Amino acid sequence: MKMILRWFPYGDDSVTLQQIRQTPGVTGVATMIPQIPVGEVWPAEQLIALRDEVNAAGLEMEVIESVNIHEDIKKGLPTRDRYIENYIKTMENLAKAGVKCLCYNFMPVLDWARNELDHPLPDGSTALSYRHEEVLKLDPSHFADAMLGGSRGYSLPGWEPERMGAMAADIEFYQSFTTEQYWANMKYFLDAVIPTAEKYDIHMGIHPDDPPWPLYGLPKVITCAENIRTFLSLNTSPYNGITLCTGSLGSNIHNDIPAIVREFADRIPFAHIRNIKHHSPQDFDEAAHLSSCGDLDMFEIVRAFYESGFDGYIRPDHGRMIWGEQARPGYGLYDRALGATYLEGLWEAIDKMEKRGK
Ligand SMILES: [Mn+2]
Repeated sequence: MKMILRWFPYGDDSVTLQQIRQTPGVTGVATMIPQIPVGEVWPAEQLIALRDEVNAAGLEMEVIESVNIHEDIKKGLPTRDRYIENYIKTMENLAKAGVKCLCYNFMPVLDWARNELDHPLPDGSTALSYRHEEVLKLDPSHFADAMLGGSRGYSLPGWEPERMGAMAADIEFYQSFTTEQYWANMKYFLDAVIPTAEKYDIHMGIHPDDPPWPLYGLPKVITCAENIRTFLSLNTSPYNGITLCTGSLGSNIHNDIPAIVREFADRIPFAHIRNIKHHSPQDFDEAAHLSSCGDLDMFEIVRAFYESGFDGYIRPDHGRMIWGEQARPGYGLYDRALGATYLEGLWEAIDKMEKRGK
């Protein structure tokens, strides 16, 4: 297991590489190049320079999160081939910079959705929260305004402004779309890019849909064990995997996260581990990482990874904003550092108990 933190380059992060380096046990970052429009090629020189900057701080850059998928690929338009070609060129360039794992998602139009980015919790901290009825009341084409308005001036991953212009038309486009068509478009993409992943030893990890249920009539697919099974069968290469996000999948109270980890362990190159607290089945706040702070049993989740022989990357996911920190919502240093240390503590305890028992 390698513990990493997400980090945003070029001054678009309140957290520095030095601070990440000083977080015990953290050996690298998951990062990305933010300015490149979705669908264009990420230049090798820029990736190598970014890798050198991360390495100079004593950290690794083996995980990229995310290279987003152009909407034409998800829609299956004839123009998709050009964007897939660009995606493959980007993967080749990632390989030149030593990248081993590529996280992406296949959510249509809207990326992850919350209706509040600074929801006050009883202890005075703030967290990202989701209230289903409130989200339904929002005009989806103005959803981006609601998201970006709460971002404290930082870019929000997945909510790049250039994607927002066509949002209303895109949502309309999908209204007549079937889930089967969506699976077919995913398979078309996977069959095109996975040979490159195999050639360059880059493990692909699709991120689950967040939240894992339909919104505004848009297809949602990476939501539960059954659909993950379907997804992995679309292309059976070991390089076609998932980013196991406990918070996204755990938003659906019917998902048994430790069971999902155990079933798909050999196809999980990357894990996001965080906790959530439900108020009803479709209303939740993002909680501190400890089991006692939310609904997920972190001990059982980490134990499932450990017992499956997991040797991929783990990062704590969104943190709350605590101790007066001003940062990109979900991505302050303090609560994520506490999360990383807690997860490492669980891992060490399970490891020592296991070895003592033998
Ligand atoms: Mn996640």
